[in-house]
Amino acid sequence: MNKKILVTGASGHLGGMLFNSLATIGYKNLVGTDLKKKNIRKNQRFILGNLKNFKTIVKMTKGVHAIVHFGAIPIEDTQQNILHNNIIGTYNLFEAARINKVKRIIFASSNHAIGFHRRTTRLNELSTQRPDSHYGLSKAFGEELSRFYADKFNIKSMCIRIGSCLKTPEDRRHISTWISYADLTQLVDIGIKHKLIHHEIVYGASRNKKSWWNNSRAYKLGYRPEDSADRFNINLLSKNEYKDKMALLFQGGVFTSANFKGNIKKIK
Ligand code: 15L
Repeated sequence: MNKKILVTGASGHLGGMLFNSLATIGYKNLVGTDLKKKNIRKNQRFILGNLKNFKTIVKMTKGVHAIVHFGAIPIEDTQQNILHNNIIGTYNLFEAARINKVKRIIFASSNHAIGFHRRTTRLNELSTQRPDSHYGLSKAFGEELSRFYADKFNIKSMCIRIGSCLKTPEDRRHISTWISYADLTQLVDIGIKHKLIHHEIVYGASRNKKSWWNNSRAYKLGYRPEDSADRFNINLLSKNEYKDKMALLFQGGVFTSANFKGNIKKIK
């Protein structure tokens, strides 16, 4: 692919991983951006930039075909920090994309957009959002924002509700939520290239038998995960979550119990 692809969050864990892995699978015109320059190689094109600064983003998105949007605070934070970095930052990016006629955006959503669903509920791409944190709420907002920009302005989008993207599963919850780096790269690649995409919600999970998510929409778009959490020995994985009885009930795990003042029985 020779068209210009902008990767936001290119100094971060997953943005950085994708900035490298997309190059490895044949993307020749990648540009990375982030607040800080970290782990960027000499031969990689990189622009320092803050998503809160609209003018910078408009400049940065000129001539861009697709954006792989991974630039955000990746965990729970204060309402103000999430509002300014994740919500306003993402809004600025979509608006800049509209001005510059960017064709597609791949949005790093998260399982925390649906984290207050019980672990006994099997979800698919049509399931209602159920954010479990300010962070999860910002991801739910991003999903709806991208749907709006697709319907109204024909900017195609794929939102990947990423489970736990790590080198290997680390915690017992990851038996259900893990996605490997290679599988996430494959999903992003589909998001950039698939001809029939308008607005899609898919789950960022490898082929895990104990998954809580029916990911048939991703499979229809051609996703063929190469990895599975099933090949890891559950007895060697951390039981961290087990100290937190509430976390064990909900898909979002410890994000659901942090600062919780609600009524568990009402969250069905
Ligand atoms: C996420 O969205 C976070 O970015 C990551 O740090 C993990 O907490 C992951 O979800 C998860 O739920 O395992």
